[in-house]
Amino acid sequence: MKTFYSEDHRLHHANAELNDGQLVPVFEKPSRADMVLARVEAVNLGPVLPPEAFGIAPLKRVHAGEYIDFLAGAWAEWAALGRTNDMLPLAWPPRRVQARCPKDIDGKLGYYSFDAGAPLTATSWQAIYAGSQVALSAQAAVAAGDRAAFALCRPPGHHAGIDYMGGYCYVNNAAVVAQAFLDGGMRKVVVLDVDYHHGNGTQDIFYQRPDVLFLSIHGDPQTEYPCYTGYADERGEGAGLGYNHNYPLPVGSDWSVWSQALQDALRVAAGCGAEAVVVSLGVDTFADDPISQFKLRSDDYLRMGEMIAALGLPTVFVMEGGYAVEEIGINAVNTLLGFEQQA
Ligand code: SP5
Ligand code: ZN
Repeated sequence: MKTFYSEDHRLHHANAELNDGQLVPVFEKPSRADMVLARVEAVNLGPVLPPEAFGIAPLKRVHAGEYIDFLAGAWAEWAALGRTNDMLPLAWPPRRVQARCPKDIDGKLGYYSFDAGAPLTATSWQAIYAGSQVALSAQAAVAAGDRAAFALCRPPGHHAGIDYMGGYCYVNNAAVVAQAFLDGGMRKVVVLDVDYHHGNGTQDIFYQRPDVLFLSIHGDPQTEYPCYTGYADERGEGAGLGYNHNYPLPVGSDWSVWSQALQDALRVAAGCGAEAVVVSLGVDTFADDPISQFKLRSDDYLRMGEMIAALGLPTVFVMEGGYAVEEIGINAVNTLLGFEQQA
């Protein structure tokens, strides 16, 4: 399968994030994408192609326009105050206030985020934008007839909601891809999120809609980030009721437990009449991931890919999390190899 990739991902490299009460070097760093690309090339997965230009309009189909404009212009506002450090929010609207977007950049940062896990640097927007074009290029390849394509996106996207960033995510690449399929004429699309963390942003974007079925397998929010969403009783709302399925699993879950959740998710996917699948491919389910607590081994990703392929649907894989940098390439590409073997 084709891999889409842009060197511009390097333009997003923040300094620090909070971990266990301490500022530490970011886990979501450029070497992650380098390792995945190196593995794609080492196993000859297929051609590696630069993104085509789709512009900003497809992003605004799933995100609030004012939020995308904020991302694009935030650094200029920050720098105008003489600030040079990475941008981080420091205040959020609490419960029971009528949240209005302030003029001040500090207020805007809190207004357009849900945590302090999405720092913006002077050049982050260029990387974020390039990542979205990578995702759209993979979608276009599949819409044009390829059975599958791999969007090697960085930074990741599945925590980004309609109008907020967080959890290393800014633009929800998987949601952009799903929407592009619908705008191209499809009537139903599945987003299957296998990242360790609940895809709260994707859930937010499609929660009231029946045209995108969202399935997410993740660490139980009672103990795991993003802390407040991902419960099994979040089933969708209004016209979207029944089109959101969460599979929270206990800390320590291995392939025997995890694969049963996938089996059920795939059963739901097969029964919904979808015309394409978007996989939010996070490999932070790996046993040695430094911030996550599942127990998948590298070979398990081959089986994961095979099982997804058995759906028999056009598939776009979108890179999400995975922080065991040494193995991220093996694990992500194993999923793609397993898929190709079965497809
Ligand atoms: C895309 C993605 O995978 N985002 C993940 C964001 C996680 N952010 C905070 C996780 C906090 C985990 N704390 C683990 C403590 C380990 N000592
Ligand atoms: Zn994750």
